[in-house]
Amino acid sequence: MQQPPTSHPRLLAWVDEVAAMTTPDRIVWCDGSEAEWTGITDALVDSGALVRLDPAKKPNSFWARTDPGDVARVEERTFICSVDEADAGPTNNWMAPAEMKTTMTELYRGCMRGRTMYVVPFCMGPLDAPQPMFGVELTDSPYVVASMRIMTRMGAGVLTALEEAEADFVPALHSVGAPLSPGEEDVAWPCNETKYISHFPETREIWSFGSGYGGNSLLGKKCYALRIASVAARDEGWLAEHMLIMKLTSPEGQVRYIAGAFPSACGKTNLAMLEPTLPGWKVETVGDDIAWMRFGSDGRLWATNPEFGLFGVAPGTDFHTNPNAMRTLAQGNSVFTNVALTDDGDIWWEGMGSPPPHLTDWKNQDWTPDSTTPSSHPNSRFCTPIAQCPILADEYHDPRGVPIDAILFGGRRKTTVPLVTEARDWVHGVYLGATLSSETTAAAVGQVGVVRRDPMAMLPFIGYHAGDYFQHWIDMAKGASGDAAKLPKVFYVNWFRRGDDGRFLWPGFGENSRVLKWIVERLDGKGEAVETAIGHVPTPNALDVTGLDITPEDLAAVLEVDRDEWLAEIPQVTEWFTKFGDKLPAVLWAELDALRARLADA
Ligand code: GTP
Ligand code: SPV
Ligand code: MN
Repeated sequence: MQQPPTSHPRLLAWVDEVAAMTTPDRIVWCDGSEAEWTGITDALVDSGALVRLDPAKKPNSFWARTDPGDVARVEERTFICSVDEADAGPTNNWMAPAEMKTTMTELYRGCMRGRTMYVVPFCMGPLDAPQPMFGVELTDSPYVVASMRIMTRMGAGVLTALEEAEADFVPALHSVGAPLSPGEEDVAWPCNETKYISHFPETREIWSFGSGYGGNSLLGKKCYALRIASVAARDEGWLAEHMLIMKLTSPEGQVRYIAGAFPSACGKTNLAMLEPTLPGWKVETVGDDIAWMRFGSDGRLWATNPEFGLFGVAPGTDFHTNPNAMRTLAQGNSVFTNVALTDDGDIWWEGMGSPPPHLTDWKNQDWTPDSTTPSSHPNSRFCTPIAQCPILADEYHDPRGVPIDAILFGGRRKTTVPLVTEARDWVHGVYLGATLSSETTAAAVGQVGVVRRDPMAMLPFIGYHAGDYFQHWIDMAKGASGDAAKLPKVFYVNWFRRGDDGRFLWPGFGENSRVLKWIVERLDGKGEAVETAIGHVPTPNALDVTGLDITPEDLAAVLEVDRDEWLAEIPQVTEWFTKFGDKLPAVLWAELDALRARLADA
């Protein structure tokens, strides 16, 4: 056995304890080196778990296929195991911590037999932050180790920093739940039909079993940086959010920082890397999925991206929609999961130009353009270093982050919700976030296309009672020390409204820069808007549509506030708010009452 390269007492004790429970054949302490990456990916290629792509096309990159039953987050199997059931609230699954630990200990017992247990020290956010946010993942999946090296700051440097700071860390235990008997041959994607993604908020622990899929297994991401961090954020007065962060520079050189919360597979990565169609505007990326936000001593809300990579939705990504993602991927060093493989050793997915005559699909079957199923799973993903993004903002590396000027909430709605609406003030903005609704996507197991409330795009990620979470958002305004002008302005966007014929009314992607321009004008106290029952909406001529191929009818339709459609939302919001009982902040009921009254007058 390798001598543990640390003397951190809690870490050593925990590794021993988990090894005794899971009985791996060996333990490897990951150093994050190039040699380690090469060793792990070579072994995965040799075993058939990964296919190496043609280095001339995608250097140092790999094609992975999951088990067809392990393709997305499993919200029904995700638990917040707070001591008190009431603290998990009505939006989370709950089990008592002791009961969950007993149940999962039975599953974990001997579960790493025949496998290696990797010790993966990682840090969410820069190592030179005032308080680096450490975690250690124990996993029996080399795919997870390779992915964690892309998605987090990981390895020997982190372990040294953890030890020197005598810091604590979030212990994050992961197993695919597929022990091997002596001589038993492994499968390409080991997993278990029984899955648990469990969080212990009081003790800040994560236990994951049975799945190898990103959101269930890369425990620094949703489990730590959203579910566990949201609990820490509540206790310490900050926010851990499912948000992109972008730097936007106007033709005049004025810089604005914008954060945006859209539910899974609803456009964060695309907006974060947007190539503006409006001349002179420039977007730079700070983050595409997670934002940690704290008020600075200047009374402004500062955001950092705790991640180190991008784990993005593949289908729909191409040079027309998201050229900066394509440029990021072209540099290689990436893992592609559940996309299609071309005959010449590259990857392909739906939306990437016209299909080649033959592909190997995500289920390893022959695929031709005549095939009736998509070549790539709708939740297929690329995993790639954010440092390769050609428009990465310098501020990404700054532990202070960036001061946020505007927060966008948005969802996927065919009807009702206009292209962009400006909130009246902070509390109205919190109301818009708390009532955010969106059609479900393939990012989570379950039905796709069903409208559900997804507050602040955090429904699957709030680590405590959502009513308390809304109150926490309202209370955050205090961080601006009574100066409301310092608070970010809140906007609600919908790129996905459709015409009666089912087509998107708004072209989206780079053209969203036109909406960003209006938002910046509103921040500057300019920009024409009409005050509607739901907030300030641009007049059709307030949006810069120069050179845009859109009919006046479509433009009017995408901006329309239809009284009947909004009246129909009222009982749904009432039902939604009722779920939270006493915990629903009274000011949000007041917002709903005020909306109802305005609609009645409209
Ligand atoms: P997660 O990584 O799951 O949190 O998702 P995300 O919010 O980062 O979503 P992403 O940007 O990857 O977009 C998901 C899907 O929506 C992709 O297929 C995109 O092509 C599509 N999409 C993104 N922006 C737009 C847009 O402005 N208009 C339209 N019509 N589709 C878009
Ligand atoms: C999401 O589902 O919101 C994602 C992908 O960003 S995963 O990390 O798998 O959760
Ligand atoms: Mn996400």
